[in-house]
Order: sequence, then structure tokens, then C-alpha cells
Amino acid sequence: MRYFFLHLLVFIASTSVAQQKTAAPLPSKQQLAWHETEYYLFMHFGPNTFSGKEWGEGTEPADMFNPTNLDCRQWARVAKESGAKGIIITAKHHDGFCLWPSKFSKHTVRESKWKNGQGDVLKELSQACREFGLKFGVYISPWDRNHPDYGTEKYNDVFVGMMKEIFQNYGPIWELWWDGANGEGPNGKKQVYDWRRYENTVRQVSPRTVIFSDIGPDIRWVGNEKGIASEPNWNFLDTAGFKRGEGAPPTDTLGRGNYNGSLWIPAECDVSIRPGWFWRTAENDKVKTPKQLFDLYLKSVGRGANLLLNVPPDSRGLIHEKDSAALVGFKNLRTESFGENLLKQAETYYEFTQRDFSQKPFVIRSFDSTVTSYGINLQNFVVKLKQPSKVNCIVLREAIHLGQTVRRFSVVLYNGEKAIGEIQGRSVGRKRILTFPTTNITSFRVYLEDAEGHDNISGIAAYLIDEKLIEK
Ligand code: FUL
Repeated sequence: MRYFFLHLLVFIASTSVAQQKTAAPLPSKQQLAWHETEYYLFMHFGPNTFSGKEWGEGTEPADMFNPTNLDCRQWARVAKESGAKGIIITAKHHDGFCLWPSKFSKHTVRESKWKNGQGDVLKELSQACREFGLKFGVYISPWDRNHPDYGTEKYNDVFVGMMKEIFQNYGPIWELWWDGANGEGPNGKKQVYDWRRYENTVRQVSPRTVIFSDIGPDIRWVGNEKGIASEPNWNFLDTAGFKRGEGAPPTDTLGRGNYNGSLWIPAECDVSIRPGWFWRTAENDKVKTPKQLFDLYLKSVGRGANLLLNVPPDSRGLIHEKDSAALVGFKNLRTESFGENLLKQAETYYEFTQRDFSQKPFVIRSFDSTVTSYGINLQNFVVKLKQPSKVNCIVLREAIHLGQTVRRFSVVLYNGEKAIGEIQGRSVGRKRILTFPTTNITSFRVYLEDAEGHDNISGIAAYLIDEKLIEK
């Protein structure tokens, strides 16, 4: 803790973009854009929606898939209204049923009664996403309990062929979600997945797609299915020697990342709004409440990760009323909570200290959590509020295009000269939401400890949110 600075009366700051050395690795352009998507929906849909199973056997008749009223525009509208930035659909789950008429399978929408075999969920959903300005992503399970070639080398051709079909017919595909599961197929054999070939295919056919799996290459699994990121959460991972699925790093490593990891592979938190991944009537009364969803938001997005919230369409082919109501409530809580940045009212009162005292005092303008284009290179700084205010939430952002360099920080709350509270943490990353008991403050200081002189805080905000949302 650098209390040395506490007694300094002169606050000096600089707006210059920190261009000193940044720690490698850095995010790719696609990863940076992905970070900004923050929260989006997962949709598990397929024969399981009609059978009530979580993992279909692959022997379910294709006719089982028969939504009575499928409306992908409704899905997109609900997603949009809830503030989600995209939708990732299970194009093929472990049961092998394809939601598009793939020429590589005989177990698809084409073989179902739905729309007399003329339907195509990927087509309808990709169009709806485009119409509503949402990103479109696809989950595709390499494990296939239906395909006769599964367990043989030929299946790798099938899987590659399916991915190509998807990219060519329904692209652009924003995120591709690879499930690492590797069970037995209809012939009792497990497949030896040719991950290298799969990855090369995606890079070749759709270089802008970000690929998720336990170990990336672009986005990693957070190590749990509860929607919770670790604190700290490093955007780095070492993948050498690890495999997808059973050979993946321990789940707590996936959660935290590697402090000095060699690759930029940030965490995505997947979780379902219901107990299961697929819709079933019995769980209509078990939909998570807006408050629970808000709490997950704090523990995922608020720890620098992204939130992938599963909202499974029902057997009508619609997002159930209970789920859409919860999503609207969730959206409202975020709007109410983060609608008024208390630091915005008095931007001329921001004062920042820097070690270099030769500079003139400088007031930073429009310094809020939406600023991403620059960082300020400070060891610590003070934020003075215009008037004493009740605060229980402070949000920090790091200019991650310059890397993730903040390794430890603390925020000291002041009322006048008196320090009345302190919040400590380790990682900041794309966004760090700190909550604490409501405190009446006049200023606070942010200390970037272990700073090496190239830390880049690019955004800061303070809020007073409903205490019920953050009570322990
Ligand atoms: C897991 C699957 O086995 C679950 O069914 C679900 O799709 C989840 C998101 O990934 O690996």
C-alpha cells in the first residue's frame, strides 16, 4: 500500500496514452471485440426439448423434433430486449440431430415432420439475428451418438464438412463453441478428434470467428457451469501439454487463468437460466430470478469475463414467458443500477495523481466506463466527488488492448481526510465491478499495487445500487 501518497495535496494527472512497454500477450482484434460483447444468450434446442432429456441417446426418431410455433424472431427480440449482444445455438448436440439440413447426416430437420422437412433453424435464426443486430454463434458437439461414422477416421471428414456447411451457408459466424465431450458413438467407439484439422478449417474458412473450448484457442471455459468467474481472473492461459475435454487443465486453473500464461485466452462463463440446459415443463417454475441473474452478472462480467446465459426455447419453439420475464427483470436491474454514474455529474472534480510531479495539474474529462480508446498510466489516483455521496459500487476498467497489467489493487474510501473503507482486489481486466456496504464518501483513491509503470486504467465509475442486490 502506497500510503506515501495519501498526504499529498497536489494532484497531477496526464491523459497521454500509455505507450510504454506492455506485457505480452495481447488480445487479437477479434478477441477484443468479443470482450466488448459482455453478455449474450446460449440456446439449447433439439430433440431433448421434446423428450425432457439432457443428453439424447441419438436413437430418438427425427419426428420427435416438431415445434408447433417456432419463431426465431421472437428469440432475437427477447435477446435484444434483455441487452444481450448475440445468440449461440446448439446446431448439433451430443445426440447428433442437426438443426440444419446437413448433407453429411440423415438425422436432421429434413428428416423431421417440422415444416414437412423443409425447415432450417440455423437459417431462420441467422436471419433473425441479422435483423435484430445480434451476433450469431454456433455450438457444435463433436461427440455424436447418432452418426454411423463416429468412431472412425471418416467422421473427422463429416465434422469438418458440417462446420464448412455452417460457415458457408449461415455466416458470418461470430463465435464457434466446441464442446470437449468425447463419449461413445452408435458403434461403441470413441472418436479420436482431429482438433488441429478442425482448427485449421475454421481459420481458413472463417478467420474472424472466435473459437471457444476448454482451452481456446480464443476463449476458454471458466471451469464451472455456474456462471461464476474467479477472482483473480487472468486473461492468460498456458495450453501446452493440455487437450480439450478430459485432458484439459484443472478447473480451478481454467477459472483463474495462469498469472504468467503465454497466451491471451479469456474466460467465458456459461450457465443456464434453468436447472437444465434444455427446456422442460417441470422447470418452468425454476427459472432464475432477476436478482439471481444480476448476482451472476457481478460474478462474471464484474470479474472481467463474459456471461453466456442459456435460455432454452420450449417445445413450441418460443422463449417461455417465465424466461423472458426474468430477462426483462434482469435488464431493468442493470439499467437501474448502472444508469447513473455518480462521477459523471462532476467531471471537473476528477483529479489524478501521478509520480511525475513536474506536470501541471490536469483534469481528465469524459472519464467513464465507456471509454476504451485510451489508458492512463498511473500508479494511483484520487477521484473527488462534487459532494459527499452514498456509494456502494465502483467499476474499474483496464485498457486491455494494451494487455492485462494490473496485478493487485486497492480502493480506499474517504470521508474528508479520513479513510473509512478499503476494497482490495487482484485482477481488473475488461471490467471489474466492486460492491461494498453503502458508504458516504467524499473521495476515493485507487492504488495499483505491484504496478510496473504501465498499468492502464481506462474507465472508472461509481454507483449507488439497490442494497438488496449486493447483500451477502
Ligand atoms: C456440456 C454438455 O454436455 C451439456 O449438455 C451442455 O451442452 C453444456 C453447455 O456443455 O459439455
